[in-house]
Amino acid sequence: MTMTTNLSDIAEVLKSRDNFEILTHKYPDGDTLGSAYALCRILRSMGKNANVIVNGTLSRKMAFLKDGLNDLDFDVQTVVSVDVAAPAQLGDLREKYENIVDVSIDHHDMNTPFAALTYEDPSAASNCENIFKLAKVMDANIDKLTADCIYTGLCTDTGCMKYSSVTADTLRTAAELVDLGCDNARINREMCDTKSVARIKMEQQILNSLTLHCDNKIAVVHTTMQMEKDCGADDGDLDGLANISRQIEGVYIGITVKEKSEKNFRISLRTNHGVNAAEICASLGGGGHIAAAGCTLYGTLEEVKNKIVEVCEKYLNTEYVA
Ligand SMILES: [Mn+2]
Repeated sequence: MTMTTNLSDIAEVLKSRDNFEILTHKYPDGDTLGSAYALCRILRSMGKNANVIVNGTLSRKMAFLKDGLNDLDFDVQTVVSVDVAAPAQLGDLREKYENIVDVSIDHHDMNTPFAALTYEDPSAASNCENIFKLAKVMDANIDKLTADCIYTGLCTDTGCMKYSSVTADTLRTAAELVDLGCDNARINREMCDTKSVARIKMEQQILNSLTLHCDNKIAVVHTTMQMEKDCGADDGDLDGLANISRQIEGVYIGITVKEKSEKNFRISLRTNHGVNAAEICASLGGGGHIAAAGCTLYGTLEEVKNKIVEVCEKYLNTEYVA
């Protein structure tokens, strides 16, 4: 039986167990990795065995989250997932883990509970805020490196505290992390400002692909596998590219169409002015948050672009209330 519970129940379960495997979502970002490595550090500080399963590549940018944590050898007793909204988000890990997740800690608003015990707080801008609260409930020691991990999730899921999802609670958590010695300025710079050469080349290509629709209210850009190859870009270089199309003045919906494989495209929506990206993407089998959501579409690049523009244009003309 699945159920949603509160943090003290989660804390009790974690305290009573040992030998943890902590799962992140596919295409792991700063929030799922920050959550996982923070929880790993917290559990180890309590004398328990814990490892993080990265679920993809640990990018150069995120590698510091693992500093000082060598992989331990033990028989797994407890599986915890962090920032994983649905079994599909487990990607390649789904088959092995879908039915054996003991505890899920998440902050998405369309979470279909799949773990034995689930804690979800959709009001949290990042799942790392949940981990911070959990650490407090568990009365755990939050050292500098743990604070860095938690701050990384806050920072990356909020675009350096810029998104509308940021609450007073997010900022209070950030303040407490600064008190705990986290390297906020460095993390902000590395997560939000620093770009690799491959990244800048990708941005150059992406801007070349820009088209505007619906009185410039909709901006569309795309990336292809060939572009990634030409620029020498890896997953880490592609992180956050979806935000570019929303930066244009007057744009309500910024669309990024990313070629995953032949005729298979990942669509990312970033919206302004209260346009509900989650609702638009849900109508296409995807989901996410109000201002940031995604879905997958199949077809040629042109077909996929036409489809998503059509759906967004229809939304703006019929459902959207300014
Ligand atoms: Mn998240």
